[in-house]
Amino acid sequence: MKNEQKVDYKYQKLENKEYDIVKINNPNPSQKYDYLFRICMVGDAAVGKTSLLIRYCDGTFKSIYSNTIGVDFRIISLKSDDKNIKLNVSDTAGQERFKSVSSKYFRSAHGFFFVYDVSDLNTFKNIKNWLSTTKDYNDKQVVNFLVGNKCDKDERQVDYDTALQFAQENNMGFFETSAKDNKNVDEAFGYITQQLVHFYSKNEKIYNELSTGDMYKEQKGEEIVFDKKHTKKTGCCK
Ligand code: G3D
Ligand code: MG
Repeated sequence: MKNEQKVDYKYQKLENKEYDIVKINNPNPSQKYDYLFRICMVGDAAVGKTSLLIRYCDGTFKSIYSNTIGVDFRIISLKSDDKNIKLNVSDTAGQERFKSVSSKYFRSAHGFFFVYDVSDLNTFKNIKNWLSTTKDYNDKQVVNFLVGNKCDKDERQVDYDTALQFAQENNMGFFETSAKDNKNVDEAFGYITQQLVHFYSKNEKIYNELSTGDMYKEQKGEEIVFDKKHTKKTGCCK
């Protein structure tokens, strides 16, 4: 039976976090922006990376998505006080065989969402590997966020406090989310954006290196290298 009290308590904890980011639903395409942040969503296959992104951008949840092949993008416009922000979110494939593709995006990322499934311990254990993989490609200090998805599920293998401790030890923000029940999804994206603004407004050199340096050029210059037949084209969030 579902432990409603536990679920409420969990969400309560997260609601205490504050952020002041507003998503712009119909942005003016010619609107100038102050920051363009690239975020990569990483984690094992089937933890819900695509579902989280689609929930955030489109407000929907489907029970079946074909496995993400390679990388999809979404562009999201946000506002924080007087700052206009664009988030370019790469939804990477969890499969090992696509790591060579994903690594190009890792190089110029300003932040990472490390996603695991709270009902699957292995996906949580693998976050360590995802952390070291992304660090191999991007040795800059960037904004890392841990996301425990599927917290709607009754079967749980990773408890909140264990994940929180791991996040604190690794200097990461942390949220539990449910793409299915639309819990903490806006909050997770809003909160990482706030962290990005906060961090890069104090670390402009790193922002500029990631945004204009060789790593960025390399990313722009090299299109996705895997078999294009399998590439899903996605629109952007406007
Ligand atoms: P991925 O992009 O990380 O590979 P997907 O993961 O977004 O494709 O999701 C994998 C499966 O998990 C999908 O189910 C999806 O419906 C389910 N899922 C995603 N988010 C949640 C969630 O918050 N709660 C629950 N209960 N399930 C979720 P299928 O059945 O297509 O494998
Ligand atoms: Mg996917």
